[in-house]
Amino acid sequence: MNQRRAKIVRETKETCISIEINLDKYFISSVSTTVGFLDHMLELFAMHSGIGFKIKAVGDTYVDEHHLVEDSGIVIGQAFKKALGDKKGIVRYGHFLLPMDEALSYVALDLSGRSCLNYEVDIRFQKSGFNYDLIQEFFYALVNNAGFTLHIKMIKGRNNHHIAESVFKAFGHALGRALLYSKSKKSVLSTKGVL
Ligand SMILES: [Mn+2]
Repeated sequence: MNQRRAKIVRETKETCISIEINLDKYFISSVSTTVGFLDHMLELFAMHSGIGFKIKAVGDTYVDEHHLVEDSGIVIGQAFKKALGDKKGIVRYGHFLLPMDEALSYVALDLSGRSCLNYEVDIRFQKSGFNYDLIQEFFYALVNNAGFTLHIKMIKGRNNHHIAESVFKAFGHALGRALLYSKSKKSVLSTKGVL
């Protein structure tokens, strides 16, 4: 079976992002986005999803980190859509409940081909450091470009860093499961016949 992989380069006046993913071959991730916190989250995601993942991003972070974080979500979404191809024989659904110290988050997803994000994460405003509102923008951009149905729910949490980690790790585990090939099914898991 051919490996499911994709390479994409996307350049706009705001950002330039190149990505390479391989859903069937794990390699130590290479993540460099110039936003340290985003690097940390994407490295966690890559490791916990078990996919091969490389991304390099630069952009107008002198404005703020919005464009770079959102555009990273766009390009990651595009890469997943391309690498997934016709989705024949895959499990399609994945979910995971993940504790990170006092934080606990639940992620459920469907590689449905339809874009839907339900994001219920209560991160408190923080004066300095990473703008945690951008996590929702990131997932919104990813889902819209990948065609994923994604539910993210924070169940508990106090520390913003822990909450974010619980979300990205849970997403990685849920996605890693949905990408697996089913032992019994070789066709697309849909009565419509396409996903
Ligand atoms: Mn950490």
